[in-house]
Amino acid sequence: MIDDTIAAIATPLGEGALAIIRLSGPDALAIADKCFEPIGAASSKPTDADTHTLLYGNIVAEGRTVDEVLLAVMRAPRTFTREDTVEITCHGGMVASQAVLQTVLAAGARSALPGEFTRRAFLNGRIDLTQAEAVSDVIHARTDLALAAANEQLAGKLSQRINKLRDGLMQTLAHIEAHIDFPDEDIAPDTLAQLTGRLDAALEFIDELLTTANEGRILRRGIRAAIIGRPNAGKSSLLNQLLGHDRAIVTPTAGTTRDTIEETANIRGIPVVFIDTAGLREAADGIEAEGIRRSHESIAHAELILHVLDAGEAFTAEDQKYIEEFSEKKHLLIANKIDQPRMLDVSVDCHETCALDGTGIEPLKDAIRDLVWSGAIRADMLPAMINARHQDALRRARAGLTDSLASLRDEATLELIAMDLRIAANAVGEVVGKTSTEDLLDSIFSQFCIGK
Ligand SMILES: Nc1nc2c(ncn2[C@@H]2O[C@H](COP(=O)(O)OP(=O)(O)OP(=O)(O)O)[C@@H](O)[C@H]2O)c(=O)[nH]1
Ligand SMILES: [Mg+2]
Repeated sequence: MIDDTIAAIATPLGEGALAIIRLSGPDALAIADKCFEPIGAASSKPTDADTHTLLYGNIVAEGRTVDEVLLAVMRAPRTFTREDTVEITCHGGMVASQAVLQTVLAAGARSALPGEFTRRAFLNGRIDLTQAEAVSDVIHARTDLALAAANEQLAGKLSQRINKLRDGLMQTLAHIEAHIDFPDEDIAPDTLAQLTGRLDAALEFIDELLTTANEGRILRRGIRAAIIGRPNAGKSSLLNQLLGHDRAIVTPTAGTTRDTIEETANIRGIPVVFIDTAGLREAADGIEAEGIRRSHESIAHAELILHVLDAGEAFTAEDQKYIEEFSEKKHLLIANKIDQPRMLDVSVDCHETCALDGTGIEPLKDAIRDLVWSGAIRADMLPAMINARHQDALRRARAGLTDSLASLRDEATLELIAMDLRIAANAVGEVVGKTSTEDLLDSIFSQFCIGK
């Protein structure tokens, strides 16, 4: 079905010591033969080499040496794509790697599309769809916790759970369909109870998986936290403390921060994008007004609000207005400048900090984690942090299963029970790619980088 050979630079563009050009497909070795001149007695032409060996030599184009390289030969099927694969390690930087890529393209390879290597790994049965998605999660992981979860998924832990669920549904379906084929035989009451019990258990399992969606989304996408408050409250100082380095400019002048500043930090394993904003007030000039407009915009998109109050100043009507404005979002009130004589007279609970010396920052990090994380990060939950696509499929599976169960309890016709159960089983199958369409694959793999 796949008959062409693809090539791409697999390492990030830019300056580095080394770069890797990857080739995959039936002609990978023959194409490499055309571009590669072995050096030394131990080296050879790629087609003459044993699988999983490393060759030393030059990439040549029209008699000219392009670069000195190491070339890895990996024959199907023991490769990532399950196709013949060649990986050429050349010098890094834009020019050398591009020149090597151009040489293999001229020799007959085609430029790979985003995610095409991983797509081939999926199409050739090397990995299923959740594992393909995990490849992307591994690459994009921003914290060790996110990486750990992605690696579990890559190892097939989510797939195992999904497959077990689907197998169970298929068995029950087969059972029910067998009775459709023999209409004279009624289902015995105890068998009926057994079927109901199995579907109930499946429903419970789906619900359990669905509860991991929130954590899964947070680990993959991170969470956006806007730091807001009146000018000079210490928002930028607090941002710097949370990041652990001086990112934003801090001055005693109110209205220092004019543009919104975004930076990601690892808060107890959760990637949090902190957004420092211009202090909310009536703007003194046009630049500040634009800054404040942007503040409002990023606050609107933030999932979490860190509202900074100045402990050395009295609580104002303006502060109250912000509390009310953001009451429907997850938010934390922070009383900053606790080293100052206390003037803040507020009845609600505040996290106390001093952004000058970092007092209260660690407890604040705990509070942020507790607020975004619905439960404790249980180690046994890591393997099954579902993503938005899985969530959508599982919700449809849940609906099908609920309908099927209702029909079963109402003693509706077996055809009706089976139909909804089939919908549920198919939706579960979608998660791992047992049932998938070209469109679905396009939408998943187009989000990958080229070379993956
Ligand atoms: N004493 C004391 N001063 C602080 C504390 N946090 C910040 N400051 C000082 O307060 C002033 C304002 O701090 P910033 O972090 O720039 O405040 P901001 O809220 O970002 O201000 P704008 O960007 O103008 O809205 C600076 O002089 C800081 O050094 C604190 O905990 N205690
Ligand atoms: Mg500021």
